[in-house]
Amino acid sequence: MMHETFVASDPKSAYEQAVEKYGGGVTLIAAKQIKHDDGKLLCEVTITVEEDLFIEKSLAGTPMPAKEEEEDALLLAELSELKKQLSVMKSEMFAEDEAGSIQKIKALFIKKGIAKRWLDDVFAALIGSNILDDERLLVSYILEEIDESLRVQEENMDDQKVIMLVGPTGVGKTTTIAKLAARYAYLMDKPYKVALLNLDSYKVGAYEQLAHYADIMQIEHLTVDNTDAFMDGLELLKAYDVILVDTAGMSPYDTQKLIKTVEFVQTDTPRNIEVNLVLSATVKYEDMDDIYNNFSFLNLNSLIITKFDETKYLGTLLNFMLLYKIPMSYFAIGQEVPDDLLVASKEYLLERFIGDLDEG
Ligand SMILES: Nc1nc2c(ncn2[C@@H]2O[C@H](COP(=O)(O)OP(=O)(O)OP(=O)(O)O)[C@@H](O)[C@H]2O)c(=O)[nH]1
Ligand SMILES: [Mg+2]
Repeated sequence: MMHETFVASDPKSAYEQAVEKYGGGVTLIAAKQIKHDDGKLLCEVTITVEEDLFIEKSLAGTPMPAKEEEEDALLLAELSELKKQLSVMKSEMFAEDEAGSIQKIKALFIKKGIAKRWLDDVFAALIGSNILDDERLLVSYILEEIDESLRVQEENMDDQKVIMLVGPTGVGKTTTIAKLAARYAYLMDKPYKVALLNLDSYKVGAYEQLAHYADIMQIEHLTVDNTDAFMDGLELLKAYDVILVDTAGMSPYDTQKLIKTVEFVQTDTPRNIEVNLVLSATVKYEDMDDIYNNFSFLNLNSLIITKFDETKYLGTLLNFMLLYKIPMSYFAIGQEVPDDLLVASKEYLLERFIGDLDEG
């Protein structure tokens, strides 16, 4: 995959430039605001595109001198030969060491959802160590490595906050907003002034769902459907300690909704917007990469995991965090508002994962 950036006055136009150049074969991975020399704010969108398509579109029409072309081909062939030799060396190294119990432990973690490539790195660091001789020691070592790699975002109420929840449809964004609102307004060491802002203009009843919770808790709530109204809303609510922003659920493949949401994320607001990706603990292994690649376009700060009560298999989720290193902020463990919410902790996740490992 190749990366390329496009710059325009807004994220949509920058993305359209990419689509115009490559057609549909691009994946959005990041967007940020940059300041031009003349002080104007511009948006820089980064996409990935297949190497072949990149070469076809970017290098076509720029004929290389024949000699340079030949040298490039030679270099590529040498590189690919080197790569082949390296991979043979690597597998030979492991073939010698990877006897019985090592294979067994590795297979167990893979079966529980941890990626082979992550485990390979951990095992590679152990070559020659006596930890490899003792199964129990090896399992503890891997769990420690997992523990060390996981990141938690500490709850910090020192500054005023705008917290936006984004994520696939039906994962529990609105329910979690209600739980967070109750927590901040009523359940912490002191009451914080909380307001809700709804950006979901797609789903019928989205406004009513949020308004229902807001009314019960007697919390201010607004609904807006464009960036100007969003800025006005934030201005109107500027005296509040926490503004929780609910968004429309979107499939990771719904580029239009993603682009619309990125426009909100990039709104020039006085307060930094913390974007939380909401993921269900039941998320499928096969969907993980697509979810990350597409949602990371929204400059994610942290991860909220919901529906812990619906599965006992947490390996896929752990794997997601090991590979992408997003800090976790909260866990939702049931449908009850406000009770079924926990501040994220490694201990909770690892205890549940170990329970699953013990079963086989
Ligand atoms: N079992 C369980 N159900 C949950 C949890 N969190 C939310 N739900 C349920 O999941 C369903 C969808 O919740 P919503 O909060 O509407 O999800 P959403 O992400 O806002 O949905 P969209 O706005 O349509 O994308 C509801 O039935 C919730 O009660 C949880 O932690 N565990
Ligand atoms: Mg919702």
